[in-house]
Amino acid sequence: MKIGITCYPTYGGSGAVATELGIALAARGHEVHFITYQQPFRLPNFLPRVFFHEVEVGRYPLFEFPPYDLALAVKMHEVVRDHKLDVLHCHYAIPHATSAWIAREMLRESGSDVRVVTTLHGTDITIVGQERSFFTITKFSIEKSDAVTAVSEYLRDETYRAFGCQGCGVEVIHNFIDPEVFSRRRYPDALPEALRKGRKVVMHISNFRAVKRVRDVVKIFAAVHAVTPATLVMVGDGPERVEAEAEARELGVQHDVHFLGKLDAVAPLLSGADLFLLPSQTESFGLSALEALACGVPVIASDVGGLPEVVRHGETGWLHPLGDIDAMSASAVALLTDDALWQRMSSAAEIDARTRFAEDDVVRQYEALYERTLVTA
Ligand code: GMT
Repeated sequence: MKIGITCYPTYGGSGAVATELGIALAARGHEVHFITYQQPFRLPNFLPRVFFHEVEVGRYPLFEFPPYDLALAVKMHEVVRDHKLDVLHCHYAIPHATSAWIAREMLRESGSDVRVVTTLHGTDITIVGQERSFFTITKFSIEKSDAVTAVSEYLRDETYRAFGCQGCGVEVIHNFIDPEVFSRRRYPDALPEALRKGRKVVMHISNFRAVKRVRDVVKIFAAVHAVTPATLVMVGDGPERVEAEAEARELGVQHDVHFLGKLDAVAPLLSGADLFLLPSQTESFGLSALEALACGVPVIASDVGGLPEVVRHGETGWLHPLGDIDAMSASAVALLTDDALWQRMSSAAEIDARTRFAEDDVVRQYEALYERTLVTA
């Protein structure tokens, strides 16, 4: 098949999933065309059967808000026409699914066609899509897609609840990990001693938006730090980073908290961690939690959204009510001060992630979905 993939190319779970999917599809013999404004961050420079088409948005003094969605639709139309794509797979509904609908309408005018598949990732449904200014176009674009998937059962149900979405059966296809990449054994000495210093390593990876509650991460860490020697490694960047830095200073743990900024390759870092924290406000799936589990790192997270589909409470980590710092801290201390418990949870995490979220199985589900949309064309 020839598949176009559109996603947000910068840091974030939806871009990571879209890119890993494209790479896996190309490895299975498909031709994959990424259509977006920048080379996706997890895409290496060259791979057989993988192409990148940059969307350029024309600037004009009248445009206070340059219309990216229109430029994207034009590029989608051009790439489908010139490369004879079968499917356009949009990751994150806004504005990608809308641009794909426009591109498909333009193609139909000239007697050709393409199937549009939309994967819902999270805030496109739970937050942004429900804003008054985006609600109707989000609903319309979902309903006009030839197939719609959600990354968790929670997100599927939330889509039905919030949008009604007549006639749009939303299929759940979970996110996945590449077991070769997210493997603790592959990076035995991944964390430099300058970071580890013989202590327990607590880690958090995100885009540091408010929804991630990074202050809670620091609070939980401070409780651990009070009981056992520990280091907190914060990977990523975003608007709440200054808040997290301030919290670390207030709690007097700033010398043991390291902010590494945005990094592409997180598997080596995760492989050196003892605990991953994700106390988010909402999380439709929690890809970073899955990547941690696959590296044998138990996860403590909030009991929200799709996280219970990823973390098995009491087996591969713990889920506690949103904002319950005391419960999360108690679990973190219990884990990091009991080697036998850590070993048990670490192995369970690794096995469970590899069994339930194996790349091959998930990629096959997407292939089957594409094929079904083509049959019904
Ligand atoms: O929806 C977002 O906030 C953005 C998106 C992203 O690009 O990181 O995150 C969502 O998609 C990820 C990949 O499917 C999920 O792992 C995240 O849980 C989800 N984020 C939220 O639901 C907040």
